[in-house]
Amino acid sequence: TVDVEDDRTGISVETLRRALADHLFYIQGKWPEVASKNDFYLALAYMVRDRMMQRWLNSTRNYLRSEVRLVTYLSAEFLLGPHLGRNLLNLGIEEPVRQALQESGLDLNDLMAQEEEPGLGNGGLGRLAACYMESLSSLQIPAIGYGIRYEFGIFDQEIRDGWQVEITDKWLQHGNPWEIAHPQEAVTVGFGGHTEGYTDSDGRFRKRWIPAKQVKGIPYDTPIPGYRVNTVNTLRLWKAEAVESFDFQSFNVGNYYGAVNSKVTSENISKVLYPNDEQIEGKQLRLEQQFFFVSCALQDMIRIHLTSGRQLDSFHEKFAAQLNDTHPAVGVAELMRLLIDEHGIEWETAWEVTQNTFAYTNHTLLPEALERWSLSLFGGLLPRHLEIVFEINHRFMDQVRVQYLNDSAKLSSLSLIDESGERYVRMANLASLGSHAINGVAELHSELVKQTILKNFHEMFPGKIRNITNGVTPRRWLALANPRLAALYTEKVGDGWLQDMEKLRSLEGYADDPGFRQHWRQIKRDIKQDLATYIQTRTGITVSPDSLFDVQVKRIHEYKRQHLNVLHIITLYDRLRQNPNLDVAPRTFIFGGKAAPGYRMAKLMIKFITAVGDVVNNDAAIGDRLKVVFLPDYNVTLGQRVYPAADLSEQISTAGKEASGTGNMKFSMNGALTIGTLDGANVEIRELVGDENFFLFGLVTEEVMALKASGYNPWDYYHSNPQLKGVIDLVNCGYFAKGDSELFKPLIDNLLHHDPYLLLADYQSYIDAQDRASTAYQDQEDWSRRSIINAVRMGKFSSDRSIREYCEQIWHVKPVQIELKE
Ligand code: 26M
Repeated sequence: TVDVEDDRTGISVETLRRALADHLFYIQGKWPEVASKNDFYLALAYMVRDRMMQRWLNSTRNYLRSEVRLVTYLSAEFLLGPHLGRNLLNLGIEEPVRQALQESGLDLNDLMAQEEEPGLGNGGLGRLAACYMESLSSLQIPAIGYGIRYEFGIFDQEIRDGWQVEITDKWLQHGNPWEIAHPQEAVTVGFGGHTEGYTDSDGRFRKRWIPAKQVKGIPYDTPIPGYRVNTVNTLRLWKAEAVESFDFQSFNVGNYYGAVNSKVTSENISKVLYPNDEQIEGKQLRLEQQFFFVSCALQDMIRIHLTSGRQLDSFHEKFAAQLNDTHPAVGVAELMRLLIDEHGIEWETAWEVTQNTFAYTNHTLLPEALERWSLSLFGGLLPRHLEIVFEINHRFMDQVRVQYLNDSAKLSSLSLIDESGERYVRMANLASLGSHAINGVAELHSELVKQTILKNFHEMFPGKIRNITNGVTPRRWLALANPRLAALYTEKVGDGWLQDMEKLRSLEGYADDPGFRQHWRQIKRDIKQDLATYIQTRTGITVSPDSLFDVQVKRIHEYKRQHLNVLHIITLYDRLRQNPNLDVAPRTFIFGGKAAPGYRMAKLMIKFITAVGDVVNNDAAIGDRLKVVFLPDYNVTLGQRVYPAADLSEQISTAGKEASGTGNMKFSMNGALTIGTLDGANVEIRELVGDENFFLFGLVTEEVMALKASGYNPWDYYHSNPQLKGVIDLVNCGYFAKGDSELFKPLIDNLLHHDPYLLLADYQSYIDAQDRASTAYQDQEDWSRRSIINAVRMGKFSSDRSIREYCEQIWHVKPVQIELKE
């Protein structure tokens, strides 16, 4: 017999070569001679997708079995990054594919660069959802991610004259080979209208919702394969479309253009991702988005549950639904409505099912980020849900009254309704009450959740709030981002470390091995050279791979204090001007990150970075000792270039403000040392790498709170610290603005008069820590030792560990092995 590989599934080089040609011809409709790079990329993507199909469909079919319990991750954001590389890695077919392409005269890396990354998220929260989807699959946990298929994801950033300019992200324009639409599984979502009471056929008094408008949700599915397992989970994103029969009623009365217009309005719902750090209060479209995707998800889950042959009173046994922040929190009211109004379940049963289904993750303590909707907006859009929220609250307030003897302070702080002025629905309270578990995202953060925003919930329901420290997937953030380091690890410990990152700990002994350290340094230098080349082409700035790469990449925000980093740069610059022969370790300061389009101070911070860069980079007196680079359009793809090239990771938020951070983990696992405050997961990173391998500075959370309570005065620091005064004065006189003393005035005035994030209070401590880092870098042998320690001790921060904790402590789900055959 002759074994012939199937062209759709075979992975021999010859089969792959043929499959590629086939897709190019039959899917792209092109001969190789006229095919564009994008045609080849698409052909390749379809070829890879074919090789996931059996596993994907087997997984999906398996989840319909009644005994399988599923996690659903409800998130308004999934910041996925490119699919192709991850799929090749997780399927284990990169090498034959690379070779098949080569034999066809194509380069894999070149084609991978064609992929437009789906930027369906802002930053940490969305990227966490993506890491968690990947880990769920790799751990063989049955799961579905539910979210919105935004037509426009996070904007692309350009820098013009040092300022951020936003460009629309047209990620779908060349086609998306990774998604499959399932219009036959569309659901309908209502908005507006009113409610009415009626008596059903059993004589029971019931309520129903008569929406004013309906929108169709079409699911688009994307496969998320696990690493070297048969599990392929689904990311199901919903697109909003007009309900023809409904909207086109106006057509019958001759209002054709009116009908088309209302079609356009319906489709606006999934049009664009909102930037997260912008005032969202009063933005009706945002609440429409939230309700839209959550209602689609819950209806889909109910359909799955019923097809698996079960009753709705056991819905919570089939599903564990995680609320990624409060964005999907309206789901608490929607599940109640679906169970009670649509499926005739009693309130008490519905409430038990609901609470047992949901769990809620909090991602920020910043007061301005806590979601609330005015009753008029909420009730206008979701009248039935407002009634349900009132009823939940009514019953809850009775319970609070009994437990706390009518304590009015307790009542008003626990209430789902903020009644201090105009009345609002508090989404964090709704999520907390409607869930059986609440978690923070790092140890410090979870403690602060208990002590501050959810203090009274914690008191009333002890044990309900826990911690699950964030993690990131080592497949993307090591294997894909840093193939050189990954190869070294595999050479030393075998490839098991990608499934169990704790295995890297066995490399600790090498920290004292000069040969290994030499190899380690060589790898880091090669990567830095690659980034230097990229910097040269993207920005025209020449940087040396031998300088210390000092990197801060993350969203631009005052609490993250990129401007504190700039104050340090100016300090060094000032020192060098005063003393041109000063012996300092040459440094390259690298920044990247987007500012919310409406956040003026953040945009000014970008201008501040680039303006200081313009002066420092071109001052002959400084030579090449200091370089400042702002990398435009920071995204997942760029992150994969940057983290591996860093020597020093800047994690310098005001203590108590950064819930966890996840970039801090990515840097450290790629061998960077951290300069940071005791904030978020920095605390846990420092505990693992040891005090001596971490540059700590700054006030701790309690000190921050105490200083603010006692009346913080930034002028005290300005007047008592000549170096700080010199730096501020230099900015103030327009030195970095071609003499324009107005440009940075809002920034400097804010620091001198308010300084809500305590830059001035932390300045000297930061400078001292930076000086320690500079000195440390001059001893390359010792720096390498610390770098190795950092990298090999980061096992805890694999998202596999985080997901295992969610599974055991919150979701109570177990892995399910999927068969490849059939
Ligand atoms: C909103 C309005 C005005 C100003 C700020 C906001 C705002 C701030 C933060 C809105 C949302 C915010 O958080 C969302 C988010 O991405 N949080 C991040 O979640 C990550 C994953 O858990 C954590 O690692 C980050 O520390 C946390 O900032």
